[in-house]
Amino acid sequence: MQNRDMDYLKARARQVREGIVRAIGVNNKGHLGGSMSSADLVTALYFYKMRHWPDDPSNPDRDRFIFSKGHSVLAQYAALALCGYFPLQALPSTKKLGSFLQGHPERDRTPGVEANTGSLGQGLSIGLGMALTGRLDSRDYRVYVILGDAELAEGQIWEAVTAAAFYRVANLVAIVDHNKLQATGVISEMYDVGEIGRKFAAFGWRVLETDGHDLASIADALDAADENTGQPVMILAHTVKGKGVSFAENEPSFHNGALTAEQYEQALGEIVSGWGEGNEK
Ligand SMILES: Cc1ncc(C[n+]2csc(CCOP(=O)(O)OP(=O)(O)O)c2C)c(N)n1
Ligand SMILES: [Mg+2]
Repeated sequence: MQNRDMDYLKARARQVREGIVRAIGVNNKGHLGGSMSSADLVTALYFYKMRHWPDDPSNPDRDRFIFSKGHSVLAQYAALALCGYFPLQALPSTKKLGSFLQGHPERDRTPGVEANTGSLGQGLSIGLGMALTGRLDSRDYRVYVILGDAELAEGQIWEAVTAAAFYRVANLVAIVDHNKLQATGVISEMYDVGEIGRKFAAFGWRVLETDGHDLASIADALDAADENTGQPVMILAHTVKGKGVSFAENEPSFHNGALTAEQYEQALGEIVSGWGEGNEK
């Protein structure tokens, strides 16, 4: 969509955050931390970088987005709703029995979702397959995959990393949401793959770095990723888990925590998004 107006993008990011809180609701467990952590990355993809058509979600030339850390899909649901893939009013049905919005992404259920994820470690392999398909089909779409930093402990990730470099898959962009936390605590105290940027570089990837909450810096990194050097690209995005809701920031209990009625109201009060204003539909 290529709208670089930062006031516009910041407003969209606030709406994505409000959508996440509304999707979780009161007294329901929901993945607030990781969704908030990725909210600005997802906003920059859907409202700035990606070529996509909400009225034609399977257009073969669309850029693909895969949330490999599928538990954070609430950020994607909010962005999809704000773009007009489905009504905003559907967000509170998330995780309800029969809803087309479940706790992890399902491609046959939700318009705009490209892959079923949630079992960590698989999304980069799926994205690599899509990127190779684009090359075989002579289409110029790009594939963006958001990974969690703890997710990088999954061995399958590194199979995809080596294969993407070997096949010189330049239309594949991995974005690592580097919030330094996993589900129950601090990564460095639990299981740490080490220096993420240097490892991807050693495996043959081009590595970019950004503040994962600075929309201008994210947009710059996404633009820089367009350059074709014959390498896949990894953007290391420094983030804060729970970003935007003070009591959830850097707080492992909000990896998948429930909000009390007071916390729900406090979260919405801190985000102040002008909910629903300026939507495409
Ligand atoms: C294969 C697999 N193992 C374990 C889990 C349970 N799980 C869900 S989220 C999570 C932690 C993910 O941490 P990270 O990748 O850093 O994501 P974020 O911090 O952004 O939430 C775990 C272990 C899972 N979904 N899949
Ligand atoms: Mg993490």
